[in-house]
Amino acid sequence: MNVHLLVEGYIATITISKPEALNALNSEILKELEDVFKSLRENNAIRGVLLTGDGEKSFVAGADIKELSTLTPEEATVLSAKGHRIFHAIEHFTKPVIAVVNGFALGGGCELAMACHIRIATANAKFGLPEVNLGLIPGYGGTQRLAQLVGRAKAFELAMTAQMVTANEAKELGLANHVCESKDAAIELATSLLNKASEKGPLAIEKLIQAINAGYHSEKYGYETEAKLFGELFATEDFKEGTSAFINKAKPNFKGK
Ligand code: CO8
Repeated sequence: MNVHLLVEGYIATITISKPEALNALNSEILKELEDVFKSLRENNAIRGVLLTGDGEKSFVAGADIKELSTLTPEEATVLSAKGHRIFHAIEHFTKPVIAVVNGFALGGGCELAMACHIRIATANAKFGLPEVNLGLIPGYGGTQRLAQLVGRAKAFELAMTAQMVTANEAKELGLANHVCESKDAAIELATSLLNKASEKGPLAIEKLIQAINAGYHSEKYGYETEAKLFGELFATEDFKEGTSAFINKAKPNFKGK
């Protein structure tokens, strides 16, 4: 198991733990994440969820590139669409979900954090969508949610250049709600926000989440497009070049083929 659940009072803490790969998401971890959120959904004893990564260095450093490098275009489209369903369930969860972003939140990790209702970053957090470094595009909703959070122009800039932003920059951009000096402080702040919300009417909180999300339904087409284009890139030489360069710790030489 790489996804751990701890329940204290009304708050459930979910920790993704695969430190040797900076908590990168493989399909097994994705499934565990799906299962744990499902198990909490109808649990009335839980009124808030805190999601974080194990350790200090990384929230989640993306999808598992080693696993990605083995996928066919069809498998990649299916995995992307599966991620969309799971992240959609987090975004539309019945209780508040806060990501404590401790270190790297890259690619699928940034996309996971963006699917949460609130993001609290530690001072060492780094956010980014570096998929173009691999000859890819984001495939877990990043093309849609980054633009929603920071605006289209900044989303183009960050995703085109694969530039990482610091915690303070993420806060300025509206990507992080707060920045805390340490992970403990971030957890404390997240817990206090979740405790405040847990004192409100649970049905009102559930409807509030639905209502705020309702304004963002129009881009369903965007997610379908993202999954389709993400999969198409798996048939390119650039994708093979980008992923094998990462695995071999080399610089990719893209040819546009
Ligand atoms: N996948 C697999 N392994 C990873 C990943 C990853 N995303 N990130 C880090 N690791 C591994 C490294 O390979 C390394 O393993 P090893 O010790 O066996 O060589 C270990 O974690 C530690 O990493 P580094 O030595 O690289 O640590 P550094 O501190 O030097 O660098 C970085 C940290 C900058 C975070 C660097 O590891 C990095 O650039 N990682 C990749 C980040 C990235 O590109 N993320 C995006 C991935 S693509 C993606 O997320 C697509 C999402 C959509 C998927 C849709 C469904 C298919």
